[in-house]
Amino acid sequence: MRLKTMIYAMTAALLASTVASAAPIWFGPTHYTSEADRPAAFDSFGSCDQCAMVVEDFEDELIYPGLSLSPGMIIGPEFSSGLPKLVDSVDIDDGGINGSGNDGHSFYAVGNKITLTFDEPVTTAGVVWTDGPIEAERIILEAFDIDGNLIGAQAFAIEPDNSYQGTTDEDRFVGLQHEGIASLVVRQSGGGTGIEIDHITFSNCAICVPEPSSAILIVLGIVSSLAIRRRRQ
Ligand SMILES: [Ca+2]
Ligand SMILES: [Ca+2]
Ligand SMILES: [Ca+2]
Ligand SMILES: [Ca+2]
Repeated sequence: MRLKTMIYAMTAALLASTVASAAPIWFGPTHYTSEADRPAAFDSFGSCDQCAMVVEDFEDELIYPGLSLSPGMIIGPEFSSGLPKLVDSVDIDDGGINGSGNDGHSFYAVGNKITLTFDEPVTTAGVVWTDGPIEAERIILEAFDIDGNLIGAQAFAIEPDNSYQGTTDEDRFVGLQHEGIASLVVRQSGGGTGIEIDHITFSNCAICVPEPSSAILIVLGIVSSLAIRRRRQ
């Protein structure tokens, strides 16, 4: 009887640890000039040491299938043709890390927020905030599951440089890990005169997470060894 109770308890505990939703793991704000600046731990999830990451840098002026962003548009060097250069891409995207992202491409929206939606929920999602008004003192991430339930929200301190001309010292990577991220709202506090982002970085490492059936096999293995020990006693 005690053995059966133990089986139930261990099975429930293992299934709970596998299936239950823990709190999100947040990353950033991290100064970011290229992918090399992404926190190393961001690429690991569960038992998967190296998730296959997608980085949407907008340089081909297309958006990765299965990812959508709204509102806003991709902008590139032609956006500010004849005017002071306004594009604020991640620094390396225009060919070199030189303090400017003028000649790369980014995603810009009027207002103060952009919603990222994933056709297939992901486990890992991040973004680089590249520009906003001087009043924007925080970047806020809000992650939602496929039913629209809030997974978590987090605010990150940023220091806008009061320039709209592609400067990159202020650029920051922020992100999170959690199972089942279906959408991510990227919002900045303060003024709503525009927000600019780049390097949407995401992955679905679910395939690397131990499946419940595997957890049950582990329990059965432990239980059978316990049963053998009991018989020997
Ligand atoms: Ca550059
Ligand atoms: Ca870019
Ligand atoms: Ca910038
Ligand atoms: Ca700026």
